[in-house]
Amino acid sequence: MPRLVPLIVLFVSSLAYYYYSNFVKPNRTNIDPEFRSEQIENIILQTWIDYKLNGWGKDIYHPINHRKSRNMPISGEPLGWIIIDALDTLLYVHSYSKNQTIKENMQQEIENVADWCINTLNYDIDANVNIFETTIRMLGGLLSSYYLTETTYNHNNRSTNNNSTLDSKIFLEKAIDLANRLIPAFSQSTTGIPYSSINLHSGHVKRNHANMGTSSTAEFTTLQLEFKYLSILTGDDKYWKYAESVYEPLYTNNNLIDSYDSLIPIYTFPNTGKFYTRNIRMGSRGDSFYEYLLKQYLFTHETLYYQLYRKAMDGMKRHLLRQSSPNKLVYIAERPIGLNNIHSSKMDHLVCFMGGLLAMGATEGITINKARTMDWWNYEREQDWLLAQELTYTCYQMYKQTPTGLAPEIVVFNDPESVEAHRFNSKNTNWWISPTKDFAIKPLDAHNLQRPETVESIMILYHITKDKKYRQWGAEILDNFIKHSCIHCDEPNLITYTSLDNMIQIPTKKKDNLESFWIAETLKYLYLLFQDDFDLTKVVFNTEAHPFPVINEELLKKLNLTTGWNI
Ligand code: DMJ
Repeated sequence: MPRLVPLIVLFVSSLAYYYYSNFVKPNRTNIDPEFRSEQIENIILQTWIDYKLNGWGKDIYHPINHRKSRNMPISGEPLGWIIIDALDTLLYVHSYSKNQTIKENMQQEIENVADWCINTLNYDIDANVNIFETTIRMLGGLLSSYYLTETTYNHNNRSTNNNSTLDSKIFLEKAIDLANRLIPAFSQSTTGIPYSSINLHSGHVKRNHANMGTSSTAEFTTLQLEFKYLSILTGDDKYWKYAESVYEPLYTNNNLIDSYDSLIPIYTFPNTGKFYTRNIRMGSRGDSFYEYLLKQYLFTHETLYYQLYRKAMDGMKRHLLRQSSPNKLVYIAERPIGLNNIHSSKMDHLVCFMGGLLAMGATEGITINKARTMDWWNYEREQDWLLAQELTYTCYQMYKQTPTGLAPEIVVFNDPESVEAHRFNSKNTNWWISPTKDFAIKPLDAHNLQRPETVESIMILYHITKDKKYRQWGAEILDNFIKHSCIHCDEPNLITYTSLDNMIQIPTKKKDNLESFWIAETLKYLYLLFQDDFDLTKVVFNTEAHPFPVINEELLKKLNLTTGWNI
């Protein structure tokens, strides 16, 4: 037996080394900010130019089979889905790029978009559009483009004696027109909670065709930043008031704080404000409710929203926070049949925004070292900060452990107390099990839409810590997108990118779809990860990564814009 001891020690230490070098220690990837910035600028340009040449104006674009591309309302004109969603990313590249040729190319593209807005973009479309998606992508994109054109693009061009300035008012005018077509939705239900769609021409609302006509709870609670910013820009308080009107019935009619511990079921009846189903999750249809509570506080400093966010995060820690087996990866579970019933260990990639959100809630965008010296730093913020790091690590592992280094749409964590537990031990499961056995992927969840949430959190944690490990993680993910989601990869003039049907098998099965958030969010967050002087205290990103400036409280007072309800 004593002779076996060195062998056992050797075996255990090689296992530990294998585990450490594969799943804990990052690869040695180039994280030089100049190299990475220029590389991402080129990917943005490649994706954009391919879309411009082969799909211009189409809201749904298939980069492989161009012929099937189409507009969002099937019968109508383009909404500008991809163009408007991408515009502020082009503006950021124009402002940060150190490469003169890229800067000039971007200027040309930005001028083309502005001309397209003036001459073609028309929201008088006789078709139904989803109110949430149209608000976060189109209204959000127009407002942030207005902001960046006013404060950065025109300013930078003037200071370098470049006469090309844009008339930024075009973006604001389009935003006002679009918002005026969306707001009838708030007055067509008894509570002020909108139905899911509206006809942009007639103003008639349309209820969701499924789930008893209910609206997704996260959808009508993710309109407030955009409409509030519009009130601030126009001085017209109607946008602010309509958007805010959804909260009182939601909180009061459901006794949300006491009966649900501030955690929302994912569907709500617009006419009563009451929840439908008991399904509670931080993934799809639940996610950005929590995001906009905090972001309203960061944007306008309305303290009620920090209090509501605080309660929701405390509820999340009590009911949803779990750890995987065997390596204790912290994750956020779902409660499909209410808070007091068994949890599901399924977690959408969408939930990965939570690391960044908790970090922003803890430090409000300043570095962690500075935040810890502030008089408002407290135990809850310290706990939020620790959790932010744990969750971001878990999301990174969702990439790191897969064959492609890209994450799936949904994972299921190995949690012996969850409803899915038995599948991890079953011999004939068709689930893909991760090398450390901490999570699995079901065959139907193995797609990758090039989503932004993990790199969003990584970017935020980098700027709060300046810890290069986060740049390392982001660079690895970027390299894997380049490797596995490119089309015409060896032809520099044709190269572009697509989302994937399957991220487990190599070569990856391509989905032939360009999600507008690839340029609007994923590439933007990766780009900002490598900008040394990016300041998280100056802007608040809407849920589609469109930046709005943090608003001065004096301005709000002057405009008489205040929180119009209380709990
Ligand atoms: C984006 O459209 C928004 O971030 C939205 O809130 C949900 N997620 C997608 C991208 O994954």
